[in-house]
Amino acid sequence: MGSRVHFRTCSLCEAMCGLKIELSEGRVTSVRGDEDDPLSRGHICPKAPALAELHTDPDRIRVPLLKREDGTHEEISWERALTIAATRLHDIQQAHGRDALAAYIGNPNVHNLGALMFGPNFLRTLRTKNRFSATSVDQLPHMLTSQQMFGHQLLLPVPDIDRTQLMIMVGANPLASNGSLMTAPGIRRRLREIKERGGRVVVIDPRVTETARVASEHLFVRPGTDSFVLLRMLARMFERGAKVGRLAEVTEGLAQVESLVKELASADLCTRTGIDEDTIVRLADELYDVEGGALYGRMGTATVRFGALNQWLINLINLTSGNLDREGGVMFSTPALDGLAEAGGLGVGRGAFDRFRSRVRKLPEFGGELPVAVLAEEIETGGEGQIRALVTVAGNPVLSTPNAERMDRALSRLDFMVSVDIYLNETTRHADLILPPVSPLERPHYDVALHLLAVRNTAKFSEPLFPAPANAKHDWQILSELTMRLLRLRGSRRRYLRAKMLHTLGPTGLLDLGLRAGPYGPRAGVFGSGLTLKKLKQRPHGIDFGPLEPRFPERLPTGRIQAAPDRFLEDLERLKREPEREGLLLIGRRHVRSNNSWMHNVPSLMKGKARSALLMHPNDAALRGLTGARRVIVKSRVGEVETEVVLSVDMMPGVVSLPHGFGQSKKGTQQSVAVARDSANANVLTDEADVDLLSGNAVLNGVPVEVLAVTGSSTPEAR
Ligand SMILES: Nc1nc2c(c(=O)[nH]1)N[C@H]1C(S)=C(S)[C@@H](COP(=O)(O)OP(=O)(O)OC[C@H]3O[C@@H](n4cnc5c(=O)[nH]c(N)nc54)[C@H](O)[C@@H]3O)O[C@H]1N2
Ligand SMILES: Nc1nc2c(c(=O)[nH]1)N[C@H]1C(S)=C(S)[C@@H](COP(=O)(O)OP(=O)(O)OC[C@H]3O[C@@H](n4cnc5c(=O)[nH]c(N)nc54)[C@H](O)[C@@H]3O)O[C@H]1N2
Ligand code: SF4
Ligand SMILES: [Mo]
Repeated sequence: MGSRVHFRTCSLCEAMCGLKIELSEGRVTSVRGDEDDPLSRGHICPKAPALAELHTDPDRIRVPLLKREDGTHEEISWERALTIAATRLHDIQQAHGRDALAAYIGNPNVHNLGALMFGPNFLRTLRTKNRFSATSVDQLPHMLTSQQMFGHQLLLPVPDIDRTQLMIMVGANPLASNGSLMTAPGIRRRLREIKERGGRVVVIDPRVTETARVASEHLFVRPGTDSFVLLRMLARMFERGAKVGRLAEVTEGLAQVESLVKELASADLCTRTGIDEDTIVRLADELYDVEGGALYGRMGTATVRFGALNQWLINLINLTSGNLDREGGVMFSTPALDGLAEAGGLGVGRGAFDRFRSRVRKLPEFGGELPVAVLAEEIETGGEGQIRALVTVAGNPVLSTPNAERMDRALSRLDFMVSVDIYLNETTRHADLILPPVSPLERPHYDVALHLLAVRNTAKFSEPLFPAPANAKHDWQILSELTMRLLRLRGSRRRYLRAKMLHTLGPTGLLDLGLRAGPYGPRAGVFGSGLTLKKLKQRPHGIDFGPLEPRFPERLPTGRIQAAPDRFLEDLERLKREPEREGLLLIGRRHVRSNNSWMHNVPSLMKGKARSALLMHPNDAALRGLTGARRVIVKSRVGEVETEVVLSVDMMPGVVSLPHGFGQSKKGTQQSVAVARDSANANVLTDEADVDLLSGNAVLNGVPVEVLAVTGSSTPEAR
């Protein structure tokens, strides 16, 4: 076998780092950054080597598992597993109606070429209104806002970080997360370069984060109150005179926004944010006056009660300060496979809103999905349309969605559950059947979704590093084979033949078609004789198509920007009525060695001191007599956990922080490393009843909690 070098893109987070992997005798001996990758230029984080550990993890499932009556598992053949899955799903829909079946699609799908290519058709085939995904505990507000303002759910503005002179980050911690809805590997260097060229980086966050430490300025904000900061900033743009420039011709509704915003923004509302009005106005002026500035909001602005309004206000501030679709401002990418295209795209469409509502709580659909905050109640509430069966694909709702204990109980009540997943974890332990795909290193890779969000136009294809073992299946094969079986059972011959044709093409066949149809393809005439998969394969470090360029108005599907979507204007009324929240508010936290809930079984990432403690300001601790405490109880409306506490002046007084993704010590899982380092599940505290009512997105930040001393008799978090 000897030694060899393999180049690929890391598929663990949104940063798309280029990796140089060295192998000897068929084993990975080193994972380093690929200096020749045009986007990441050598950057990696500590998670990259974990790809090799995931590959060899003895706990990773490699054979389909069927749950026996007594809860133990039996290894079964793929043929049997797929037959059972398709038959049960089909029968339940026959007996109880289409909506008796639900699906939950988790985050790792975004990083999986095959799952992205075959997921949409699989979901369409299920024909259920009960579709859920991690979108509604994450970026749903961004997608809804883009759909309403720009006419496409995936037309998301990306900060032009490499040319901006002012980057204002609200509720984002890219030094830990490596950037989100902004693929910008090596964020530390990129932020440093802003300062080196005389620009400024401002962070607005209730915690002095890793990112705040490298910023020019950090401002504490009371969780959930950013809307008032943003309102005041937008009002300021109108006071100065909106600089919409060439976009004025295509922008509708701005005058209406102007009068409403001026009426609403007030110094009084600013006081509850923790940032004084003068500072907000100064920031707005800076953004207005700078040659290329970008206002960027992420998790901390999305997973709150006014998540969608926040994204709308952010877009409007960028627009009115002259920074939308401008060099150094926020821009729109031109990816080689254009996810927005009708043909050769992602097949998800422009997105639609509120075509139907959830059965119990009547929350709106977006893009064919309902908010996951209603999943548990839809399983528990009897009547027509009650969910009786669930398919999860790379998702862990028991740890990742609000009111985790209720979700856990709800999943145990299902008649049938099947999980496409690589671990027997908190969620999949409820599954009657687990269908395990190959490891990430056994897949070909191309970032269909993330190139859309990248700060530079590049393209890169990675071959599988290892061949898939005989008798193993890719995610796409599992989804595609289930699709075909369901269609056969249903007797849909035409759709079955179409699914079979897609199956024959496979993800790389579809990728090739997408690249050919794309903006650098043979017909476009901008890249030699045109980009094809074959040509992309000849460039293992990737191809650089250059920096982002202004794309409006051509890129707008309707040719228009809607500045005043009705539903957003109406939601301002809700904001007006929003009471001030007293007491302690809980926020989340990410660490560079974590990745949501599922990488805690990688030994190298779990080394070192625990990173899962509750952070609390010393004054808040003193007020509650907790100064010397090592462990505390955190209580919310829906649950309580016991956790270690660390006092820290990095916290804004009145705010505590707990990372999500822990809670591995449930009975019946198989994650030996994770269980040994387990800690409290933050989502036992988050409240499924509290959502952003406009979008339906979960509120994961700004959750009212109490923190109490652990008394002798108290029991640790329910296991
Ligand atoms: N290492 C690591 N990287 C990851 C992940 C991971 O789990 N670990 N997850 C990946 C995923 S799926 C995503 S979506 C991205 C997320 O990427 P980011 O959005 O950058 O992630 P967070 O670290 O959650 O940053 C949110 C910030 O908002 C702050 N915040 C909380 N509430 C508020 C508020 O009300 N207002 C304001 N202004 N700020 C607030 C928090 O203190 C935190 O610093 O990260 C991705 N990358
Ligand atoms: N309190 C709080 N909760 C949060 C957040 C927060 O900031 N605070 N962040 C939210 C965000 S941004 C997100 S995106 C969600 C994530 O929520 P989810 O997507 O539900 O959860 P993950 O933790 O990403 O779990 C991924 C699952 O996929 C499996 N998996 C990993 N790789 C593969 C693969 O290649 N194929 C298959 N089939 N399975 C695979 C893992 O074993 C695991 O079961 O969590 C959300 N929850
Ligand atoms: S930053 Fe993200 S993409 Fe880059 S090496 Fe780390 S996990 Fe992989
Ligand atoms: Mo996410």
